[in-house]
Amino acid sequence: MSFPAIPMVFSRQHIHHAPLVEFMHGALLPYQESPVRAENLLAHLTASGIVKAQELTGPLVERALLTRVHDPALLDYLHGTSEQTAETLARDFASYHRSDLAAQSAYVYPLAFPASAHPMHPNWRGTHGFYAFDQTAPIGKGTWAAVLHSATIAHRAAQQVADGTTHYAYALCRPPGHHAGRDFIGGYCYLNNAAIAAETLLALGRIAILDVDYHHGNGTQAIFWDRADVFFASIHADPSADYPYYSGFADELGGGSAAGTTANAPLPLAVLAVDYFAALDGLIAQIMTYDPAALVVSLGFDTYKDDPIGSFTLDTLDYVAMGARVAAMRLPTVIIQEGGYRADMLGPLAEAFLRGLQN
Ligand code: OKP
Ligand code: ZN
Repeated sequence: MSFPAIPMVFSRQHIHHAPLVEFMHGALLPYQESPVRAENLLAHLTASGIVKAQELTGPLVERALLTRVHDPALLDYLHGTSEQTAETLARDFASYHRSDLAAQSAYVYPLAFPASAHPMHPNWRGTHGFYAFDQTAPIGKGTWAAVLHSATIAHRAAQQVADGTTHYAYALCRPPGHHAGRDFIGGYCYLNNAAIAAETLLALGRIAILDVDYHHGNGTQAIFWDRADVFFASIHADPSADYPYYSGFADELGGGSAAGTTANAPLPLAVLAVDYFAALDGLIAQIMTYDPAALVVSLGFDTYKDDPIGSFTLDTLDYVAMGARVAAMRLPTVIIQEGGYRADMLGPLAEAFLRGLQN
């Protein structure tokens, strides 16, 4: 039996966002969320024949849609900081009397975070630490264009599912988005691509998001926390043991009239595949009870056994099984690329998932 190729929306604009380093406990490490990730996915999936590649053309996602997901002040901060990168670096290195270093970086990182109990100085609204919850979402001059293209990829993939052109669409987003909230960035994420896809799909009825990235999708959860029209389900490493640490616990269920429309399945770092799939089946059953009109999958491959920052042990065939479970939900589905840092394996892992989807 043969299936129609799955539309894959992609762009090359992501290459203009390429931070070199991230910081951990005083050490500088190579920035894991690198352009080669998307390049490998594009090359492998195109060659596999399983997708129909669609390079992004035409208008970028409208601000009116972005502001359904994000605070306008965050959008302005990202855009403005991207444009002011050189000036900001010059000013901040000068404040250390180290203007000589300004040429060593092309990315602005947060310099101070507001302590929660501290009275807010109005100036903080203009600083990186006001919007960022960690140091892994630096902003360079190509960042705004890259994140706008990534969000547009998600929107365009969702539009094709919403208008019935296709049952499945794959959005090759980079940077990823699931750690970005209404007014915060972090974890390599700036704009929440999955949330933008969900907003686009709402024309069909209520929507479910299934987040299978290794890390809890704290941004997506926060965006839809008190909204009953979007169900958010996430399976991830136990936040008491791994990033993002402050959310993703099993007792987080949604707020107010949306209580019961968030579901979290935190798993031990050494989880066995059988237990992983039992937990995934539990989330899928909850989504089916919610009875959504369409599905968004936040797909991360950092659950892979050789991922450099994840600790799960899933193997290639497990992604076939994962795709098959999504297919069995029989829902129009948009797949949003999130994390996965074993760059040379991303293509084969994505192919495995998409083959499972078509089984
Ligand atoms: C993004 B996604 C401290 C560790 C920070 C950031 C991981 C972001 C993962 N320097 N690690 O969910 O794949
Ligand atoms: Zn992740």
